[in-house]
Amino acid sequence: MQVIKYPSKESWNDILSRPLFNVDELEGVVNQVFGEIKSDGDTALFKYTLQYDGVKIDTTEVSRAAIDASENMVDAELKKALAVAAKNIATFHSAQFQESKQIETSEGVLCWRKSTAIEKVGLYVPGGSAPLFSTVLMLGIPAKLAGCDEVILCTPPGKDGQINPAILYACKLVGVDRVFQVGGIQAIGGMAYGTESIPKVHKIFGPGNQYVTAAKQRANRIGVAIDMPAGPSEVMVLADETADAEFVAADLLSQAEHGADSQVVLVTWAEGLIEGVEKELEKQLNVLSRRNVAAKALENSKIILVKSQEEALEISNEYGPEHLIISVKEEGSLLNGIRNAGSVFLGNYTPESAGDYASGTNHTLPTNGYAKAYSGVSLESFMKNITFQKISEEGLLNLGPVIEIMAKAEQLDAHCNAVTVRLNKIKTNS
Ligand code: HSO
Ligand code: ZN
Repeated sequence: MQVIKYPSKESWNDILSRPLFNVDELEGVVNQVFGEIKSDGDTALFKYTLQYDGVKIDTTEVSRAAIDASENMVDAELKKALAVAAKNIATFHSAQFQESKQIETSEGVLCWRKSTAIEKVGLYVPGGSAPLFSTVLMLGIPAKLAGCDEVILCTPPGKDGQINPAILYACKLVGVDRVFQVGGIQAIGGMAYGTESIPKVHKIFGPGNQYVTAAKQRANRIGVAIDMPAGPSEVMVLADETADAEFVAADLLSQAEHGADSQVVLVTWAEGLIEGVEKELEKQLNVLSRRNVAAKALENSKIILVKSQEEALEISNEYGPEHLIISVKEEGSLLNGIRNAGSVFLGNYTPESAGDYASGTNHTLPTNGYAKAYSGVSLESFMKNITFQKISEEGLLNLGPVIEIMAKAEQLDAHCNAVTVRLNKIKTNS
């Protein structure tokens, strides 16, 4: 990792720039696949699954029997761990329900908001070298809690034509309604348009590579909502001299192993910590099974030495990391100053992996600086609010003149009239 000492504020932007993640150039491929899915439905899904995944399928849906059979293919220890994680995720997300309150904004004018679940949602879980069954829990549990009527999930078949049993078991555990063995652009296109076998959904969730991200953005342009634009994983660690170099290195590597384009940053005002972290990185990296991936990610990554804790916080807010780990003696003074971060991990004994798997918070988080304006996935992501209002005759007598004045000033006579006719009726009746 490159070490940068006491950078000037003017250089922060350059130092903190993310590896380029431009999906615009993939638009041509996405348009082609989407176009064929729109006209040919499942036939296009079969074609592209053969072309991109190298697997010949003649049905998209995974049978209930195959989902049930996964139960015997996952070892007991993993099943127990999944049960604990699922319980914590459910506990944390079910506390996010908000009670609907009726508000009388002025006499006789009642307004309220009611949350309703999105009817049909589509979850995407990538396949590949790291089968992210934890993502099934992070998306499936809030979707079911919210009360979505139809929760479907797409994931690509492996080279052997099979889906990782842990992914299928997680689907069974959280109660995903239907599972489809389709991945990449074709999965997103299938859920966006609907095909003979895959239902069209109203919102698509989940991580994926650049093709999936480009496809989600395309789906969004044709009227399907998406959770957020996803980019490569990232973590920033703020640490003082009380941080443990071994732990800091382990946390940096835990994000670096996600992908060569992941970015990990250590910001410290304790110069003495740096050497220890560098030594630990080298030692720990060498024994990782994904060391090639992690080593590549470290090439884009930085250790930044700053003058003070305050400056570190300022850098962090400027960067808006997906994950922010704070390893300092006394974190209290930092907490109020955090403005931009997806999820924050406090103290030496809170590894980021806890949030990735089992503490209860969601691991689908804004990357690429989107934490400045976006939140991670939550129960609310699977719901929307409808507003209601009811105005009594007295209420309209009070508020009507205000509406009439405003409507006239906007030169919208019909709007004004909708009030005037009612006020006239109330006056003649009384
Ligand atoms: N850290 C990832 C989520 C994940 N980690 C899944 C392990 N499995 C989100 O940035
Ligand atoms: Zn992770």
